[in-house]
This record gives sequence, structure tokens and C-alpha cells, in this order.
Amino acid sequence: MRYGRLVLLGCASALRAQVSVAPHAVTPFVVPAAPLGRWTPVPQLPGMGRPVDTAAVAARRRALARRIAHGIVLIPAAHERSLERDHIQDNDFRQSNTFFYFTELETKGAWILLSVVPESTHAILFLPARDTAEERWTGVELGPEPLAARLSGIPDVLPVDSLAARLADAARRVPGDVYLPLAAATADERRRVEEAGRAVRDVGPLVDSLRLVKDADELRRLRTAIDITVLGHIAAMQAVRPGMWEYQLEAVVEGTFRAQGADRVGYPSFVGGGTDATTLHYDVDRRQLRDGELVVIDAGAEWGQYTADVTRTFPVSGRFTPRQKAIYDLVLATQQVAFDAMRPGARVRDLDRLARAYMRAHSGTLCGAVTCDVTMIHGLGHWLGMDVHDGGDYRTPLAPGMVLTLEPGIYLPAESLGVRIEDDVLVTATGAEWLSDGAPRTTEAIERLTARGP
Ligand SMILES: [Mn+2]
Repeated sequence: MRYGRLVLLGCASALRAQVSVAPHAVTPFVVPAAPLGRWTPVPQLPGMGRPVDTAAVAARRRALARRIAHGIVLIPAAHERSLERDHIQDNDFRQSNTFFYFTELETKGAWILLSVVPESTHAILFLPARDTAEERWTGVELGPEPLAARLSGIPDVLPVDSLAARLADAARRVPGDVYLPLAAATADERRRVEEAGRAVRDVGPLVDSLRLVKDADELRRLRTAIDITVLGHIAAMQAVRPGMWEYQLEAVVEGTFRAQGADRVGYPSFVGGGTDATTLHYDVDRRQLRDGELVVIDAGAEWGQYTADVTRTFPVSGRFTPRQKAIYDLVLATQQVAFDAMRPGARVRDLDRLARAYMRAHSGTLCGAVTCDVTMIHGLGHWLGMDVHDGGDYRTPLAPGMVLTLEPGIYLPAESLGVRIEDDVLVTATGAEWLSDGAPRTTEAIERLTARGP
């Protein structure tokens, strides 16, 4: 991958000063001149958001309407959180996935109302009135004005205080139930809908099933998140040294994500060496990495509301021992077997069964008294999208446009040895495409990055 590089000289000299104290502990931080996640902000959108793909979101609303045939759908945006009360560590706003899916707007406290009758859907976007005093503190917001109609592609934009009247009006005219994302709905939001006097149903499972197949705009976002993530893993392989702390390696990964334009991490980064590598969701990342250990990094960048989920395992010293390589190669071959079986119509359950059977058949004495598949106490993979474990029924046959992870692993706590390899894979018309294989996966390719001379 080719991209412009620019080393911050001030930082580099500061790092040289540290190197005399702790050789190999820190690598110079590189700031890319052209981050993979670069985009042109729309200054009028909250947080200077990305432009809305108005055609894509309209198509998603139509797809939902076709599933419902007739009824009313009401979806609230996320609310601002309180730094003091909610003890949040990040103060950036993250939109509700469902609201984002149908609008791509990062506006707080908004609603979208869809009135669905066969062959037609009417959408109204409700936005809070702008508060210029508040905007001095938290930045520009999108208000109920013609600009919002233009940027969102939704012609009807109204102030949020007209929602109750419009909902009552829709309830009079449109037959069918009222759909709301119940998992995300607060009591207040649910009460407002129930005031319309109609049966309330959860729109969540319907939206999950739509979100399973990614459209072109979603795939662009996912690919960007994944490409950024790949660079983070490569940077970690280049930086690893015996004596580093896990959090230092985490800093390399997450620093690269952010420097490449990631919005945030998709989930807490897992950096675990030795025994920690056998703890499946280890994310405290506090221990010192020792010579001879393998380190597992499970980390994914989020970009444009979509997240990657990639895991790599590599030797702290730079080279795999023969034993580590044997374990690693079995995990890698297992992943390949699952990938090769991917095609439209296949099911995740079948891939999982196939992968375990392969691992069992090829374990030999590698995992001692048991076959290695017994140590893989998690599933082979999961749907990926706006959530790292995206919603959706795992009985659904694979179809082109679906994205899932393949992440076999072998974990031997008694030996302080864990290996997991996780890639993000797109189902295509004829099979599947690796999305994250820019991050080296074979022991040879990994050692080209980790092993620094004889
Ligand atoms: Mn995963």
C-alpha cells in the first residue's frame, strides 16, 4: 500500500531521548499526509458530517416499506449523553444505527416518520429547533429549515415539537401497526408512540434483516474502516519488541487508526501476549510482553458508522518457534477451509461445523490429550457492519453483499499460548472476497514485518 509519509520531527527527537532509556520500547509515530479515511466535511451538518448518500438512504427506506406493506414507522435519533452523569470516556456523539441507516444524519434528538401504504412511502424528518447559544458550546446543528431537506434528500422537514400532531394524523390515515426500534426506545419515546392508540411492534428484526445485505455505500464505508484497520495491524507488527507493554502496542494500533482518519475504535482493542492471549475478551492490555510469547491483537477501526473486526497473532521476538508455527498453521488452514466453502446459499452454521471438523481431523497430538477444536470455545464468526456483532438471523443463507468474520482460534492456557486469526469477508455471487487480507496472515509474511535482521 502506497501513501505519503511525514514524520513529526519534534516527536521523533523526543522519542530518541526516550530510546536511550528504553531501547526498542517506542517507535516513531508516523502521520500520513493522505489518510485512507479522508473525506470532505459538510460544514452545515452537526460535527461537520459526511455528505448523505440520499439515493442510498431513500432506497433503504423503500426496502423497509416493502417489508411492511402498510403501517407507520417511527425512528428516533440518539440523544446527547452527559459527560458527568453517564461516565462516558468519549465525548463524541454516535448516532443510533437504525436512524443512521435510514438517514445517514448525525443529528441529535431527531425522528423520522415513515407512513407506508402499498406502492408509496411518505417520509417526514423531525429536527429540534436550533439553539444558537447552545451551538457556541457544542457546534452547529441541523435545524428544521430548507437546508436540511436538501442535505438529507427528505423533502418534508418539520420541527420536532410537531411530531405528536403528525403521528396522530398519520394514525388516522394509515392502516396497520406502528413500528419502533424497541430495543433502543426509551420509555418516553415508547409512550409518545402509544399515545397514537395503535399496536406497537419492534422494527428491529426487520431492520436487522435488511442490514444483512450491504449496499454499495455501506461497502465503501466498510472497506475504508477495514483498510485503515489493516494499517494499524501492520504498524503493530513493525513496532513489537520484547519488553513493550501491551498498552504501548495498543497505542500503535489505535494511533494509526486515528491518524488514518478513523472516527473511533469499533470495540475495545484487545492486545494480549502469552496467557492474556488465551482470555477471549482481554482488553485491559496492561502486561509487559516477553520474549518468546505470541501476542494476539483483536482491534478494528470505525469509519463512517461502520466497523472492521480483525485479529492477528504474531511473535513478540519476531520469529515463530516451530511449535507456535504448527499451531498457527492449523488455525490458518481452518480459516481457509471455511472461506473456500463460502458461497450464496451456504449457512454460517455449516461453515462453523466444517471448520471444526477440519481442525479436529488435523489436530494430531498438537493440543495434547484433546483435539484442538475443543479449545475453540467461541463461534467461527459473526455478521459485521455498523455493530461489530451486527444483528441478523444466523440461519439466513449467505447472499451476495453479506459481510461476516471468520475467526478460528486455538487456546492453550496451560502453555500460555493462544492463536486467533480473524478476517472480514464479503459474500460474492460466486464465493467470497477477503476484505482484510492486506494485513499479513501467513507466518512468512508476518515475519517479514516482525523479524528485524538476524
Ligand atoms: Mn470478531
